[in-house]
Amino acid sequence: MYSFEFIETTVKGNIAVIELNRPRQLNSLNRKMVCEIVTAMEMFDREEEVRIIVLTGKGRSFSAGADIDEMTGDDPVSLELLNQFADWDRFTLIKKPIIGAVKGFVLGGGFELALCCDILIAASGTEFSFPEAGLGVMPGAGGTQRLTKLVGRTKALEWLWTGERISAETALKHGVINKVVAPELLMEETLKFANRLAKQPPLSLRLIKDSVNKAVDYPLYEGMQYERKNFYLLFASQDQKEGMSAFVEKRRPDYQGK
Ligand code: CO8
Repeated sequence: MYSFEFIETTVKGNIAVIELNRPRQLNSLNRKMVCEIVTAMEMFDREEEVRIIVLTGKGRSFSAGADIDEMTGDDPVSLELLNQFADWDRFTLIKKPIIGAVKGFVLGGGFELALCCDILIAASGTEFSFPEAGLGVMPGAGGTQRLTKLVGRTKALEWLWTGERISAETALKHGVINKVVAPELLMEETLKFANRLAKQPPLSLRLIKDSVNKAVDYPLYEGMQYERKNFYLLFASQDQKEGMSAFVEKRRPDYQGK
């Protein structure tokens, strides 16, 4: 078992919750913290009991971005040698569903971290922004890529160039997030959604995520061939037999994730 300095983890039933735990710094992300977050995700990705991973932050904000104090002394050579973004690449390899529950400020690297989630639920009042241009830099952990794929070039450029604060409602309208809820209901609504997903057959969710991710990058024909292989693969699972037998026998399925 790992011991973490900047995050807290809990498991309740089939749901693992990872909480960013630097609330006095608005969960600004230092490098060790990013490494801890992705390490915890990998740990839960391999844990049989865990079906869904929830990512959230302690205190009033999800995350105010990269730890600016940590970045002030950086130069291109130290950044190249540090290779910190290798940790960010690991997020793309997580196979289980990741639900982000966000509130307060979701800025810069914090926004990039949120965009690593598969589903985003935001408290009303949440403000999203990429303020990097105002600091003389730009996003470096996937912000320009993931945001553009989500909202298209035109809106992405506007938001990235201006650094304007985007409300939860606007983020919802542009498909950046899935749902806006009252702040006091953020965790309750997130866990309700997580529990609903946890009842679905895990292998189906896993291969749907894999196929949808391919849709973002592959041409349609190649994506369809890829989808087909995953479709065939599910017919090797016990859960496919269970799901279809339960339908025929008019009972609730009991999925084992195998
Ligand atoms: N880095 C370091 N410390 C921070 C950060 C940050 N990003 N954000 C807030 N803090 C600290 C503040 O310094 C303050 O500390 P202290 O109490 O010791 O002075 C504490 O958190 C609380 O913050 P404020 O007092 O400023 O709270 P306010 O409510 O007045 O303001 C704001 C909140 C508007 C969020 C304000 O703190 C702010 O503008 N923060 C900086 C936001 C920002 O520019 N983020 C982008 C950073 S650049 C980036 O993310 C690049 C990503 C590159 C790749 C990802 C690598 C991880």
